[in-house]
Amino acid sequence: MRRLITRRTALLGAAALTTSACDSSRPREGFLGAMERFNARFQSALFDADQLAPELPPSEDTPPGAFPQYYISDTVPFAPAGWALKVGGLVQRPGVLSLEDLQRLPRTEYRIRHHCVEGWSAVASWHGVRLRDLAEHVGADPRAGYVEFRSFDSGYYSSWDRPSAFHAQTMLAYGMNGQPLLPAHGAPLRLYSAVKLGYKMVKYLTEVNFLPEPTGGYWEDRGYEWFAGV
Ligand SMILES: Nc1nc2c(c(=O)[nH]1)N[C@H]1C(S)=C(S)[C@@H](COP(=O)(O)O)O[C@H]1N2
Ligand SMILES: [Mo]
Repeated sequence: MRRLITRRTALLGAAALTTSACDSSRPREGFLGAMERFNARFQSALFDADQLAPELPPSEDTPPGAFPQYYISDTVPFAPAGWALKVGGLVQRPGVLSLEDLQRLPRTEYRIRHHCVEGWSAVASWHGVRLRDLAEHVGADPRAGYVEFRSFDSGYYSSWDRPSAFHAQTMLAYGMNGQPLLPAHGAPLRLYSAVKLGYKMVKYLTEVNFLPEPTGGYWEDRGYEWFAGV
């Protein structure tokens, strides 16, 4: 089974169906088509929450300046004055956290390859706070099976399944290559993860919402697959 139905063939079917069936003006409940739902369940079933991606040595680093930079806005998005991260949904302690608040939580750092759906990959070291540690800090409810991430980059957003979001190598990154995150790479705060394709890693974060249902995403609403595991 695993060898015959490759992820790619499952994805092709899903893409064909969602591009025609996906109308982003419809209510959110409709964002997952039947094939896409099948595909998401199939990939979730294969997903191993305890498997860690290999960390790379510094010699693998993409040369400075050569790491691609993506944002849908026409110019580099800059954080609004007084930026803080809003955390809400099914949590015991909803609220806003400043960058300093986030930096007081346990810090993690790793160097893992980034994979963009367009075919390029790049390597950097990232540091920040594990999303699971933030979840614990705000008291995320076990019924929150999904996590939604929103940004100040022209409404760019995405939503994740809980096992991927709570993976040990999924973080809210505030730094790259030992330095504070640059605006081009999502300052002041972005998602980084070993288990998802690039477009799931929302940059320029404004909100994290723990939800009982999945929502969509900027590219997901345009027919890209929702699970998008690496
Ligand atoms: N807010 C926001 N986040 C985003 C994007 C974007 O356009 N806006 N692009 C995504 C895509 S397609 C990729 S590959 C990565 C790229 O991250 P980088 O710009 O640090 O290379 O960011 C992801 N997160
Ligand atoms: Mo990407």
